[in-house]
Amino acid sequence: MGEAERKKIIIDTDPGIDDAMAIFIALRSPDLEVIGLTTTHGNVYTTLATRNALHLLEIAGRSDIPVAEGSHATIKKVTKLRIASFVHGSDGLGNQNFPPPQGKAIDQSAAEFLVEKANQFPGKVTVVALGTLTNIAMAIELDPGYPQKVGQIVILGGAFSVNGNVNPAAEANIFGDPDAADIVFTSGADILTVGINITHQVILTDADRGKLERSEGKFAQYICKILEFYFSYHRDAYGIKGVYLHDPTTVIAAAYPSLLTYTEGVVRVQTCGITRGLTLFDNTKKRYAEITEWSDKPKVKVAVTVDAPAVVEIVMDRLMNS
Ligand SMILES: [Ca+2]
Repeated sequence: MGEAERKKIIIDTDPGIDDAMAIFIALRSPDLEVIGLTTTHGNVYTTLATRNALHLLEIAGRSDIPVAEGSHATIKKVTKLRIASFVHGSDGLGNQNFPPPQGKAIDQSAAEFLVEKANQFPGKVTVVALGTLTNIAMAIELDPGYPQKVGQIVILGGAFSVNGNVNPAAEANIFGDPDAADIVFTSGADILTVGINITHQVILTDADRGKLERSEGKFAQYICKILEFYFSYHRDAYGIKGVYLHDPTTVIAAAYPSLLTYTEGVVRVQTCGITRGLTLFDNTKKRYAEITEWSDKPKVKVAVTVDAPAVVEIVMDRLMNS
């Protein structure tokens, strides 16, 4: 695929061990051109997400890629955030305490950067959203025409017909800012969402980790340094000897959509109560007689199956051949 045909992507991210993998995979994917990173809260606070995003680009030798810092609060300005340091380490990268990056974020906010790039390349920018959806909702508030100007938004988020991973109702990225998620899902943008019903099928095993350790790939070597914390969390929380590849699967869904199958319908997000963060999908099988909160809302694509071995193979290839 020629330079002109590469898919331009912006990764909205909260690095994050699996975010680090996803960023490296995107940088090594010949079909993708990463035109920027924007940072959000989730695995870590936004300030640390920015620091880690800059650090990861320096590791990759890609400090030419701009990083725009995102919101420090939810769309409703709530500053008491849900931070998953027990999954990724208090530094977000497996408690390795890497030295601070040399570079700095650009002056624009994440929302401003998202809007600017959508205007610069109308219909051509794919946003891969790997954290809470605050920045994307802010971009929509900043420019109501944003949903029509962005190309596609590929989201890691939601739990469709399965339990959540924060509690039985909610998946982490949606739970971190359900109001923002509901704005994004009902915005009319071309949205593909990859929920944990998909990503829990895509597992990097202990054997895969061994292969990464034996590989001389730069990214494989780096990822092995930060993986132990993530493996240990999965052993304790799920009783598995492996890790779920949430963020890598989502970036691969953006690059190679044919590795997944999808269904279409309206998704709404519960924003309060014990099911706060629940994603509820209307499979459009019934024509409801009454007007409901789902009526006349735009449809989104929800992933329903994934070719997990093919995704893991791409993950391994990109990390080892680096
Ligand atoms: Ca993430």
